[in-house]
Amino acid sequence: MSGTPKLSDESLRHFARIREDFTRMMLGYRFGMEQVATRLDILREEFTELHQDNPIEHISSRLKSPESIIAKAARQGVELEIEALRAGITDIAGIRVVSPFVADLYRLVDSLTAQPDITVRTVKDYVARPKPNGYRSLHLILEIPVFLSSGPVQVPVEVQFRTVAMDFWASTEHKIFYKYEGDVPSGLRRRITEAAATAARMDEEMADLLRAVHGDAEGSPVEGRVHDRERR
Ligand code: 0O2
Repeated sequence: MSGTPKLSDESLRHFARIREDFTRMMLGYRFGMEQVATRLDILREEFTELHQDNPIEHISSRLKSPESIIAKAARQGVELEIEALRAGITDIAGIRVVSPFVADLYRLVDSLTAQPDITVRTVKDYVARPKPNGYRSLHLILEIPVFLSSGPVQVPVEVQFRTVAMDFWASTEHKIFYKYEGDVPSGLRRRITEAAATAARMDEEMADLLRAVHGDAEGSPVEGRVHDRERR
């Protein structure tokens, strides 16, 4: 009877090293994500306590599972090496911030990216320029230093900023997309895009109401300002 083939000591050591590197990488992402979430919590508390104005409805965060990281690396042709994954897969750590008003998104981004140890890697402003299906959100890839016993690492964290209306639309669209495994019938696709326009009108109407009550509170697109910081 043939048993399980034995791995050489060298192979075992190799796998142990890969496992340890991967665990260290994932810990870095978790700590980076937690630090950014804490910074956002602090901003929320400060705005709420000092200005009686809470710019955040809720924050959620998630770490990509090893299976999804491997699947995405395979799709994007990224090598299964720690440095290649770090450079090529930028949404291993993800945070979603849901705010009442569009102006809150830009205010939060300004306050967060003004922090001296946070670097802005990319900005995708789908609020100013929605995707063709109507998707709107403000995506930033930030880098924050995490200090492990082995030394500091710059950890990328993807942060998606959305209003409640954008979030409602995106989660419904996501459910429909998965139900049809991406092959959504054209009639439904058209209605999804129309619903996105309705959500955008809702955001405008709410901002208008706010202005009527408090005077001008609208934010302006963030890209120019963030890019200025990036170049520093
Ligand atoms: P999950 O599980 O939400 O993380 P990339 O991230 O580089 O592979 P892309 O399209 O260049 O791909 O990045 P982008 O545009 O910044 O979008 C990444 C994330 O935004 C997606 O993550 C979604 O969370 C969200 N998103 C983008 N477009 C849409 C959309 O049309 N509908 C909805 N509902 N969400 C969207 P993932 O990777 O899909 O997965």
